[in-house]
Amino acid sequence: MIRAYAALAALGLALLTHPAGAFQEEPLIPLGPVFVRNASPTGIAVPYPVMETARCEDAFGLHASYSSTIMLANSPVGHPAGAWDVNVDMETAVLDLSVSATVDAWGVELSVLVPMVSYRAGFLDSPINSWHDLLGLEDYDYGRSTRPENQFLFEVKRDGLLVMDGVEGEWGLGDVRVGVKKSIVARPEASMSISAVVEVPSGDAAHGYGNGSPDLFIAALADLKASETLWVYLNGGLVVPGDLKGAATTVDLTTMLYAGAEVRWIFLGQYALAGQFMAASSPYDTGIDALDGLSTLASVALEYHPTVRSSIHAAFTEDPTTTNAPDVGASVGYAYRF
Ligand SMILES: [Ca+2]
Repeated sequence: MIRAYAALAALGLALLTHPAGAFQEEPLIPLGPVFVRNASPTGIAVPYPVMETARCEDAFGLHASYSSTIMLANSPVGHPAGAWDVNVDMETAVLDLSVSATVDAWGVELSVLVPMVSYRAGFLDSPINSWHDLLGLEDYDYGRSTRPENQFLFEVKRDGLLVMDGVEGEWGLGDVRVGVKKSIVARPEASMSISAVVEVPSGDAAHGYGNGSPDLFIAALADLKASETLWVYLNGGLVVPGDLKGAATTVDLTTMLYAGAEVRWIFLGQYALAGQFMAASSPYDTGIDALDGLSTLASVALEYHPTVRSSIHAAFTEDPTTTNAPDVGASVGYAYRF
């Protein structure tokens, strides 16, 4: 009996004094928040934020988003910031590649996000019309049912001058984001940090792949462990956009404020169910509610962790305020933490 107690005590001591490396994999599992971008074309052209974790990490991510947007609108007569003419009826595919690396000497994480964007005629009009018919939502289809199905339209003008026109079916580089994140709190149950991101004008603004000027994001980030199976992620910040250097005219964009929250429930050890809500004010002043209003993205996601370091997720996104966001979108993603 004494021998058994001695063995247990030795095991306990071994566990307590075991090198941290044997345990550091365990907390990797609740890896939020889900990567969801505003993939409306008028949301890709300008710098809409994406929720970020407060952890500084060495990671790789690949995310694919697909969404459908319709916006057929004009500025009210006499709008002081110009007469906008917005004709958008198309679908958007985006591939986002992200890489981050920690620099221990500086106590920071450096990151880069590279988007590839394709505007397409798409295939979703028929199922979306059927869905609206089924639910009796004909009044909420924003003119979708009056348009020919799956015909490409992406042209935005101000005062008759072209701001952007999309090119159907091609893939273009979007605006690349380069970020630095400084950790303030890094504990197993809570991480907090400050993030600064510069978006460089690598995308062709005339065709809606970017805004043609550098933009700056500043945000405060928090990851909080609410219980053994529940995590909460909070982001809040502002975006200072450069001008939108359009095809034939340059547009002033105003500073955007944003906030995002995700609640994530971990179940069966390797799965997570996440609900995310993101709201951002608009950088546009067009007099058109659908462009100037608060952009909101509500997403639900299911994530699976094949290993403690890797995750695969699928997410579905709706726009509760129906302003400056895709009507409906879906995304899948893979991430690996080194
Ligand atoms: Ca930009």
